[in-house]
Amino acid sequence: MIKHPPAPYIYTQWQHAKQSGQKLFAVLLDPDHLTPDNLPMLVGQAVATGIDVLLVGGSLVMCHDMDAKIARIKELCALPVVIFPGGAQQICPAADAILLLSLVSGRNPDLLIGQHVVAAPCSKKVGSNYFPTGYMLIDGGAPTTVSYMSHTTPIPADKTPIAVCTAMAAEMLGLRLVYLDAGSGARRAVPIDMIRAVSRHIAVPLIIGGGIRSPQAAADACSAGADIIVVGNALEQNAQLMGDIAAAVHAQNRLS
Ligand code: 1GP
Repeated sequence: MIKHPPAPYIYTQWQHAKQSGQKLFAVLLDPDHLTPDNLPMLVGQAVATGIDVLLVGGSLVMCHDMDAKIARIKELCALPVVIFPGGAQQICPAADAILLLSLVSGRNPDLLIGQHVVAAPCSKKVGSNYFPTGYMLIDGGAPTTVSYMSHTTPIPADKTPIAVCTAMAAEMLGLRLVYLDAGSGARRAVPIDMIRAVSRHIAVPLIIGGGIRSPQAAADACSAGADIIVVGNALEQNAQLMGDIAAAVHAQNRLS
């Protein structure tokens, strides 16, 4: 059986990476698109290209075997497997850790505390490991599944001060990660100026995702201050991009 790092070690690694200017690349896998055929291929490719984290989840998941798929991924590789949940129903004990998302850019109480209450007893029982995360939606140029499903309005892309203050408040509340997301398949990724400004105002690791489609876009986000880059959609269109984006993200390590 392949040994996986314990959750506190994963988070400590992310903190160390931030402190040392090392950039990490996370691939987001949509459980609905994982099949017995493509799962081993995607995991093999992730290992071969040296990605750092596998995120699994989404704002709307229709399959009922996410736990089994996560267990299968863990059989195949030693990469940290972290759930990026759309709701309490995606809490899977098989994962190494869960991003416990508070949707701090919105004012939907269900996604600020309601889902957390629902998830608490089950999670406590199975001993899930959490990374409390200030999750912020940034307008990506068109409505996304996550903005529709969450009943929240994203922060306008040109309102950097709102993003900065929201991220600062998330950190002050004790959240251990900040994730700026333009939403899966966003037309426009999170603006570089916004990444730079938010990064200067927080000390916790900063995750950036949504609409990143090229190695250059990933590199630009890293040089602006992103600590972890998340890509999902573009890799579903073109799996070969995985290696190119991983190389672009890791090339930033030599520059820092
Ligand atoms: C979505 O940030 C993730 O929540 C990844 O977005 O699928 O557009 O890469 P993409």
